[in-house]
Amino acid sequence: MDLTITFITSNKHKLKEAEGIFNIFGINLEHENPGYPELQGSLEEVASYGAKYVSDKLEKPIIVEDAGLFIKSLNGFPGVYSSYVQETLTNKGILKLLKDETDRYAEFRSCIGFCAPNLEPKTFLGSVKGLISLEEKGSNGFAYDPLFYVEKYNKTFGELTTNEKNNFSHRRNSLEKFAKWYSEEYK
Ligand code: ITT
Repeated sequence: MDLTITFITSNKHKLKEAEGIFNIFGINLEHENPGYPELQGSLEEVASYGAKYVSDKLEKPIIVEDAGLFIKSLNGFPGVYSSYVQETLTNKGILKLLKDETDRYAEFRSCIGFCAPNLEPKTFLGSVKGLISLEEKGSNGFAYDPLFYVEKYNKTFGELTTNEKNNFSHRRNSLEKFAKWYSEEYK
């Protein structure tokens, strides 16, 4: 059976990563960018609301994603404010906030929201652990990637290829959970 899902996102980097991941699970990816209201709330609340809103509007099964970077010594900041902080404070500002901080632990989290007509939305969470590097490194990936250092590879996400990042990223984990559920239990 040919499985297809439409990914609603304005972010072309996310789309490219999702294509690589869905390829592994034999799911066809389509893309649309109709936009949707982003509530102020947890990743799950934003993803559920967005998924329901768009599937009602387009009248078909879709997924949206809400992601963020959660830095332990900043009590989870920027977290749900990651988009705004990326545009205003930028990576340099994050590094300044952490200038004298020795606890550099951080997590990327991704929440996929799925919804289809006449269904309640469902969410799938994925995360990955890392450290905030002392300086930006690498020009691959996007946004916070040059800051996110992964011990196992001794590299930042900005220094990894898309395939390498896709092996274990927050997005890989959330999309893998969704893909398994979609191919095995949906319908
Ligand atoms: P959507 O249209 O899918 O919402 P977006 O870019 O607004 O795209 P999010 O709200 O989910 O995405 O992401 C919050 C912020 O975190 C935003 O600045 C992203 O660029 C950044 N971000 C998300 N995933 C990332 C990743 O894998 N690596 C680096 N930065 C990431």
